[in-house]
Amino acid sequence: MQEVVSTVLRDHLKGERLRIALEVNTLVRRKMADLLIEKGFLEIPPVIFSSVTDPLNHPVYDPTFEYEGSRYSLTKSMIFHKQMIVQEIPKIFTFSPNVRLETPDKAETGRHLLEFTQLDLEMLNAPREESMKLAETLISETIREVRKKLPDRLRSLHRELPIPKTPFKVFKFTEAREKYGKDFEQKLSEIEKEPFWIIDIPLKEREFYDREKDDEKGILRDMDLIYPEGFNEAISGGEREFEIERIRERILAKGQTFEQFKWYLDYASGGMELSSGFGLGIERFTRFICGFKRIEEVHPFPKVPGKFCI
Ligand code: ASN
Repeated sequence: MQEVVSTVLRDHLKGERLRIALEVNTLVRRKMADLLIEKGFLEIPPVIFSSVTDPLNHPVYDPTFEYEGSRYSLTKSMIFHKQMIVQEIPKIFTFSPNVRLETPDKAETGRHLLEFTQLDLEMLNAPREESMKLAETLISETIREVRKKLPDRLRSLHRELPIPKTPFKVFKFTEAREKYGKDFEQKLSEIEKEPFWIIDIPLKEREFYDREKDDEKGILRDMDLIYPEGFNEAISGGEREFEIERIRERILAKGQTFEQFKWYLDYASGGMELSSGFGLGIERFTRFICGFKRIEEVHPFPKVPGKFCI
């Protein structure tokens, strides 16, 4: 068994496909950071563990540990840290390693890793539309850069990669679900030829922190970006709740406790302003650019749900 694992690993690490994926990964991170710095963003260091992390809206195992009498979780996303620091530094980004111990039913999606990196960013006083415009620029300009700098690599992967035209198409969550059924994201992802947005996601489908519309109860000012060709989710983000009373209400509506978010709530009580932002999965972007069926092909040491990992 041990021998089989190490042979498979050796072949994977030696492989041409991994090498190309890592070249793409390097270029993607550099290009997106350059674009953001040009636009006045500051990079902040990642938070690896914290006493407060993203509760997420789907079940995952929670890796926690105790240190000197306090309980900590590994970061599932830096959402709360982003929202707090952006109050002082109005445009921030980070390459954030996240650990999400997904349930084994996610093993075959080809796009879930237990450990991954997201480009996580936030802007103060920016409506959702500003975040969407920024995301479109990041995606299309990064693809342009890969085509320019690594054309022979794309050719050897037989990957046609058109530069997506902006602005991207927009679908409303509820309308898309009515038309295409429960699995609408995957269906639309297979139908569409370019990345597209799903906006106005209902409260039940998302965490408490995305802002509810004032003129449409139960619907959020948030968005997901979906890749075409069946590659599915690229980005998730939105405008945030920033008023303490609304935050408290939303936590209770989810059946969560104030205790769980204590120092975030303490901070929010001191006053916050509106912000918006999003997270873009780096491995998923690399996979899309390379056109790989499975995400583990882009990572030297992939951790796949339900499987043993090194
Ligand atoms: N990074 C995402 C956001 O900014 C949150 C997440 O990863 N769940 O909305």
